[in-house]
Amino acid sequence: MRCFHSPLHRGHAGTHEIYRGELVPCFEKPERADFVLQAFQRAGLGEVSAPEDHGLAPIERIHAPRYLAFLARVWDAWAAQGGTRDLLPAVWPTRGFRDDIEPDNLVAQLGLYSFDSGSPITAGTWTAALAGAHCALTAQAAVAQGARAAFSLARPPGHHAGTDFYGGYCFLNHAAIAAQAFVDGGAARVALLDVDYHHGNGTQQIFYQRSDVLFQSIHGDPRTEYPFYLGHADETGAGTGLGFNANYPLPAGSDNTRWFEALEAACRRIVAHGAEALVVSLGVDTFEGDPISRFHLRTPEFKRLGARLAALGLPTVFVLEGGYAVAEIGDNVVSVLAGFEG
Ligand code: Q9C
Ligand code: ZN
Repeated sequence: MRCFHSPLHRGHAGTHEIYRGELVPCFEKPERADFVLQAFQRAGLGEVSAPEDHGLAPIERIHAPRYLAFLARVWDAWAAQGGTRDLLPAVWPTRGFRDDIEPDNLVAQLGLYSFDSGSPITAGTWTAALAGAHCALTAQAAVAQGARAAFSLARPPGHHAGTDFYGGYCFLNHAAIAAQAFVDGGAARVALLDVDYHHGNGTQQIFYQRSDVLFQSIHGDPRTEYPFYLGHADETGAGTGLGFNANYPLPAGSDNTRWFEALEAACRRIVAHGAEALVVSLGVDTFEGDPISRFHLRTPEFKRLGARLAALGLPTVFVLEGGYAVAEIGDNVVSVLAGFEG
């Protein structure tokens, strides 16, 4: 399978995030992509290519113009004020506040467009996220043109980012952008499966009222796990999207049997949906050794996941999401892809 990757990811390099009231080093760091790239090449899984520039139009199909404009300019605006440190929000609007007026204050803008203080914006964040979107779009184009599958190897990840907000280390929702590209290319039904440890709240928000893109997520129960405020089983879609959103929250610490039961249920729904294409939000923070997650998948389970997805027989785009056991992330991702290739 072909892999699309850009070194521009390296420009997104936060130094710290706020965790339990403390500044701690970022978990989402450039080395993650380096390890995945090394493992992909070592396994001889396929050619690695630079993404093509698909322009802003396919990204604007998912994200609001004012949010994209904010991401594109915020670092330069900060630098013009003499700012040098990573940008982290410190104030947020909640129920009853205005969200239709963008404040002039930069930190207030950060709060308007974010939902946590763990996702620093740095000098190269926009460029990195944009390159990631183009990796996903180029992978989608390869599959739309007949490839069985393709892999978008990019960071920062994307599945927590919604129409007009970032968080959870995510800024542009690459998987959603790829799914939309399938629709815009003529697919009537697309399935988007999120196997990252954390609920794909951004992707759910984007497609919640739509029946063309079936969104499903298997994740740690939001009662105890990030992102906390979304991802429950009773969220099944709204309006014409009713019945086209499915969440499989599992208690933190759940065993692999339980995880694969959820995967099986999700696969059955993908078949019932009559999906013409599959986009996989591939987070491997379900790994037993992940520092911020509590599931127990290991190499045999990652292979089994890949093989199960292959059995769906669908044109498939894999988009890298989370996974913070840096030394093992490459082997874990490659296990899924190798399992898929059979
Ligand atoms: N500092 C993804 O996997 N912070 N995002 C959790 C640990 C947020 C994870 C607490 C985790 C976001 C794409
Ligand atoms: Zn995650």
